[in-house]
Amino acid sequence: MLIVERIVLETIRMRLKEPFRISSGVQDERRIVLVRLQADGAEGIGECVAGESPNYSYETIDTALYVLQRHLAPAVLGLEFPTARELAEVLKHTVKGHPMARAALEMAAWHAEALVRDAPLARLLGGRAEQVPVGVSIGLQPSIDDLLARIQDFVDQGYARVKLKITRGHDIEMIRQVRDAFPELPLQVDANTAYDSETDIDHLRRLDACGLLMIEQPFGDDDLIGHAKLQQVMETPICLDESITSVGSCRSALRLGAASIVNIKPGRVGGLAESVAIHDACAAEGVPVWCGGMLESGIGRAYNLALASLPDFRYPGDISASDRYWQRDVVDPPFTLGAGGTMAVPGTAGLGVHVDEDYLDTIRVDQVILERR
Ligand code: OSB
Ligand code: MG
Repeated sequence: MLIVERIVLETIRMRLKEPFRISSGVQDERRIVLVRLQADGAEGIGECVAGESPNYSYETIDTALYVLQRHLAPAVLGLEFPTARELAEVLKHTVKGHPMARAALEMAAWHAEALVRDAPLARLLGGRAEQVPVGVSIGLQPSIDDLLARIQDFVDQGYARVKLKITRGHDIEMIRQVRDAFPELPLQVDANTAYDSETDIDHLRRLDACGLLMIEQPFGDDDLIGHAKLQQVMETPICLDESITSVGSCRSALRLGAASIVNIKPGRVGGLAESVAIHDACAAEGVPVWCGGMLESGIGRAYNLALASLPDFRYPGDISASDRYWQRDVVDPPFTLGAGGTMAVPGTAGLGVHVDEDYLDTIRVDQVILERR
């Protein structure tokens, strides 16, 4: 049994090396809430992936901090939990929604549990792979020339799969030109809900000619039927991101034929326990999954890598090297790209990374300490 003794909510600020633009907005800096959870002498640390504005999902870093401080931390301070799975259940029954807030705390509990058991987190989750294939996600660029140059740069760095953001007016023609310039490159696109299934199905069908690995989330979060209609008339696999918020919504999507591939992000689904459940549900249906990203620091990245070591992760993850995002990462050594566009899954006990506390001291802007009474 582990007892939650103390929770610390720390806010850090990190500037991205370059702004990241998707169909619904742009991010150039992240304010990240790190959640430290102390239990039985071990300290786990989780990262909240919520953004500055509610354009990807309704959560923001401010709503997450509020829900953590006011509702989630009080619910688990002093709690005895046999494993992080039970703690995840408590969080789920305490707060509806707010998955990114829940995930940050839940992941810290997995980390603490892994330390107490002296096991690598990946093993605790059921992962076996020692390296996983990864790719790079490239935001919308000012011009096609900028985009082609960006892609070339990442290919030169060793990335073996590229994901491009698309939106209305920056789609078919743009992807055609990329395909002409990079005929063999494993390529996929992500629309972040930019399109409307009532009007845009014939337009999107033209992407079938571009040889894409998949098209991610063309329509709204709740438009499962629209995605199913699109999949019926397209060869290119449809992948869902924003629509998959739980194992329940995942099962519904699969049953409707709305997704041929599923993107799993622990933050979006409320944590690792739910991520593993979604993985298992997809594996049972023969549907491959892959691990998405939310521009994490090295802390969040370590969790994503541990998750991506499970067997049904059959497409490269949006898990790039530290230097794709940051001048300096919060883990030392930083994550680097391995041979063939892969990344090593941390293999030592716990999260398997060394958090650079001296650096954190210089980028921390706020801290809230919560103790059991
Ligand atoms: O839709 O996958 C997305 C980043 C922020 C919000 C949404 C998304 C993304 C990415 C970045 O594509 C992936 C990464 O972390 O490299
Ligand atoms: Mg996406």
